[in-house]
Amino acid sequence: MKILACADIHMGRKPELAQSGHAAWDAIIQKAIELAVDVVVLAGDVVEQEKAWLSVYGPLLAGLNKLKQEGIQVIGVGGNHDWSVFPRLAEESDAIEILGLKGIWESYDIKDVRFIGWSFPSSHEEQSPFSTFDASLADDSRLTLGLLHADWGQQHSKYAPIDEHALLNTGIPLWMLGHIHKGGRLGVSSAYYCGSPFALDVQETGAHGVYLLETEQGRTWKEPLFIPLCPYRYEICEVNTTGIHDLESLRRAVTKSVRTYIDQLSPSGTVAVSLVFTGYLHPSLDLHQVFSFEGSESELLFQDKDLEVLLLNRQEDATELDVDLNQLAKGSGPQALLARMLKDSKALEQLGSTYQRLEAESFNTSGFNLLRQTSLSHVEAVKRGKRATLQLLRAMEAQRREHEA
Ligand SMILES: [Mn+2]
Repeated sequence: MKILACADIHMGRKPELAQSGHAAWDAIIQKAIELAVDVVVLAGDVVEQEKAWLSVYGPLLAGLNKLKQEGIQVIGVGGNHDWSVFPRLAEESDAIEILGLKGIWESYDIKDVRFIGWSFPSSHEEQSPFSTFDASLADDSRLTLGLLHADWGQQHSKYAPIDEHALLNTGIPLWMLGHIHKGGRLGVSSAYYCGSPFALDVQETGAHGVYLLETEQGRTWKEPLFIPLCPYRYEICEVNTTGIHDLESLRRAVTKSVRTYIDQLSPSGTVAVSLVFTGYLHPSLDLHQVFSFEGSESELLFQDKDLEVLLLNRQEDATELDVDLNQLAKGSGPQALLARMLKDSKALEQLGSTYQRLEAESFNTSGFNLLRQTSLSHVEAVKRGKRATLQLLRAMEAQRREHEA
């Protein structure tokens, strides 16, 4: 039996570089037919949210019907995003079988394979789904496949925390999971995250796609095979600025670094690159002046026959300052104060805490309380505080040198 496994399509949320909010779903249907699989499994978060239902209903049903016509069966479990949409879909379409509704483990047989799955009963689930696992669902005469949307390796999570031990205890030889958008095998376990079939945003770097599962003489599973599906990919490229003194050289260094990085990937399609600047940055250089995006999100860096490389208007400044902090800290005045702060980990910790507090408070103000609340981790807050201190010191140093010149 051949099965195509996918999860986290988040239909209704249009990835920036995709043609539509259902482009990934369309690509999955096409791939399933092309590979002539018997079954497509969907491990949750197929639909972005309740509100997207109207816009995705048409394409979702059309795809399911197309698979049905081809004799391909579809089995799904609900995730934290589509827990309320999936039961409705199960009622409306006979082209999909949804397992484990209301959070009750359930099995379903297709030929010699038994599918065992559990769906989110609500948008949050702090209990491990394995605490209610029904061992009697296993059938020794059939090969089983587990389907679950869950947060692996977490002790505490609002999204169905599971651990390797409980997973192994089920005795199920292969699990295909949804939730984390980066696909791949989990440790040494027999579980895989499918990953999002199309990268949804710049953070989802690397190749994205689906997995092909195959039974071997009906007794075991072959190793799941990753099948790339996404026509574009996000990458992060490092550019070392040490020894560079003028903007033109810095621009050349960017192009060269990206070329070298792309060459070792040898990809095709579109690659959208964000830059991380590292090394020592000369105080006269302003990273914002390296490329003028003029309000656009990206610009074409270069194009080969079946490859297009875009430079994204997003860059991280992870450079160090090209001055002797120890020397500077001995002096007096604002520069010395900043230098001392940068050398003092306690002061940076405090600055981080202030950042964290201000960010949390900003969500309570009337202008911002409609936004989805994000939480800034302490580590990230300290990093931002240090970055701001460095930038301020750099600006002061540049001014001083200009003055002296
Ligand atoms: Mn999820």
